[in-house]
Amino acid sequence: MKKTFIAAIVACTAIVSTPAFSGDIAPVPGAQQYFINLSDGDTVTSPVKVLFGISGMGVAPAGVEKEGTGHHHLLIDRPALGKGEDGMEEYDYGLVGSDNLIHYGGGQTETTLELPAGEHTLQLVFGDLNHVPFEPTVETSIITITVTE
Ligand SMILES: [Cu+2]
Repeated sequence: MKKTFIAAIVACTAIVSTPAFSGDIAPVPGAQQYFINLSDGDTVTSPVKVLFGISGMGVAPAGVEKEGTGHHHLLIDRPALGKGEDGMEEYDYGLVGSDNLIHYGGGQTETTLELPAGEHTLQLVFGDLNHVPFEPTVETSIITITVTE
């Protein structure tokens, strides 16, 4: 009876602490992510082409285990990563895609956005094969662009 109880506790602990999707993959030291063609304060017209840059690491499709690689995520008009809608820390678990958080899990390095006129914020976050941000994180600062008609 007692043995079964202990085994159950061990099993539960194992599930809670499984490292499979927690953010413990370290990036290549010095790796930097950047917008190739956009800067904070830019005024642009829609559609907006966005070119993703990464130095010091390579780009690989999601799910591909290759050291020193990851894939781009673009955050549009949303706050920096923090607690997600599910209450999970977004930095520690796989990023959840939405209209405001787009995965480029095919290894894409650019996109074109249709954005309404006005101010918009953009941020890039580099993620590992499981869509988890690296630890320490590789990301850009949040930039604000203005889209004119
Ligand atoms: Cu992803």
